[in-house]
Amino acid sequence: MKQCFFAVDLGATSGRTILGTFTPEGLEMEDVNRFPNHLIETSGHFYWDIYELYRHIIEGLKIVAQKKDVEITSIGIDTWGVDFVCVGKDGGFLRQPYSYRDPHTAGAPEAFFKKVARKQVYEWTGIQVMNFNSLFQLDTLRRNNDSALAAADKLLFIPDALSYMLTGEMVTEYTIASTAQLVNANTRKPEDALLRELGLTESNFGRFVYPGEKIGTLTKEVQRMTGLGDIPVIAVAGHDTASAVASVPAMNPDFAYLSSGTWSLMGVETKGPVITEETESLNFTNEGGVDGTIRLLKNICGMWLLERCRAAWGQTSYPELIAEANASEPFRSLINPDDVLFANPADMEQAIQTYCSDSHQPVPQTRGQIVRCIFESLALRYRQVLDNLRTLSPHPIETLHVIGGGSRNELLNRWTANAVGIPVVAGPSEATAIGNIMIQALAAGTAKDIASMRQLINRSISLETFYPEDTDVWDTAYLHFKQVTMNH
Ligand code: LFR
Repeated sequence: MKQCFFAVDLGATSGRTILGTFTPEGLEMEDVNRFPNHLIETSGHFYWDIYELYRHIIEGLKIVAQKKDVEITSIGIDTWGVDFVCVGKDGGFLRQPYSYRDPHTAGAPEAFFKKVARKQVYEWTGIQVMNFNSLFQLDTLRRNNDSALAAADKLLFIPDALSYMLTGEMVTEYTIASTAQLVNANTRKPEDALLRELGLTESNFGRFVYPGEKIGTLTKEVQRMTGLGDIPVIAVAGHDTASAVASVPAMNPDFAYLSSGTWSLMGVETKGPVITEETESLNFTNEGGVDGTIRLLKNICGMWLLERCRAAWGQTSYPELIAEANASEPFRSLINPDDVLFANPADMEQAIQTYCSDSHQPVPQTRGQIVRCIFESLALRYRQVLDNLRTLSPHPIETLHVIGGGSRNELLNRWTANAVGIPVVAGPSEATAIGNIMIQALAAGTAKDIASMRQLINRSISLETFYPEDTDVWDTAYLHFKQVTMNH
């Protein structure tokens, strides 16, 4: 009988469940099911379908229950951050959760800072100011007299809401609460003063837990539906980025990471929060990581740009799009991937074209030109953020580890190495699921510590290193990028 960990890993555009097992050779992983995740637009708002996500998890569990040679040791769930479900006194969900792409939080930080100064909020939380942080979502809902929030007894972040559906137990996991901007970065506990401003107290949340703690076991209902027994559900690093960073296969501690998916999260791992005037003005975040670490990082709009274009192009394959980009003219037009224009436009291709024409650059017309513009702009933005990170990081940065689905994109890896001027190590592409499994293995006592697991991943997963080339061409392009993005 194979002892496996069942990882649920949900991103903003797709989700998957994965079985992981440790063998003497390393970590073996097997996909159970993959499914899309959709933004649902109705009556002027954007939502997620939490029930549909739950249904896919149940399907995954059923598939595993059919496998005669597999025994699940535990289950762990990680998802994207900041979104949450309002739960009524009777334990029922009050509404589908809003998506962080909903425009209702435009201007929300500024409104909140009238009550609590921006500096104070940053001093407590160390979290970068982004409109969609749960802190600002909650304040927006309060200001709009949202009926679900008014009736809510508890608030559950997405991974915690799904764990609740599986176990009936309500928890608030530390990493997901941290990216929500509700945790004090120093005490690593919810910041009561912020909760108070939102008309909330700790009693409006589930039991506060750290990665590795047990949440509960599958309910009788889930056991009946899936055919499984009373398997434990473990709080992993519920925030997907925290799970991904846990699995960086670094042997040299002087590294930075780029967790590449819908978002590109670039940062370093630190022992404690780095909350200074510089980190505040450059808007770097101090999110809670595993094992007491902090993820000092910045959000960069990532594959979202391409995912949106691709959806409109009829899901053309990535290799095809990458080949078209490679065959296009270099540095024809550049964009700032983080411009608000790209947050959630009705037509991404059009938004990119508008940006280029407004900034007096050639307007990309072909698919290849659009994709080239996205990849080159991302590589140059990575350079910009890495340059900033070097000034903030407590340690030097000698290697950039690109992890997550985006690390499969060889062309972007090559261009990233050229742009940042240090070696880029690509992989693992399933970093998030691996991090999820690592925490479960620690909880089960199968693994000793994070460091030894990172070594094991380094040994058992094939990684590719890209060395910088053509750096003078990229240095010139970077100056051009800075000019274009500064004036626009
Ligand atoms: C990545 C991620 C980022 C978070 C963004 C929105 O999937 O979790 O870390 O800032 O999604 O939640």
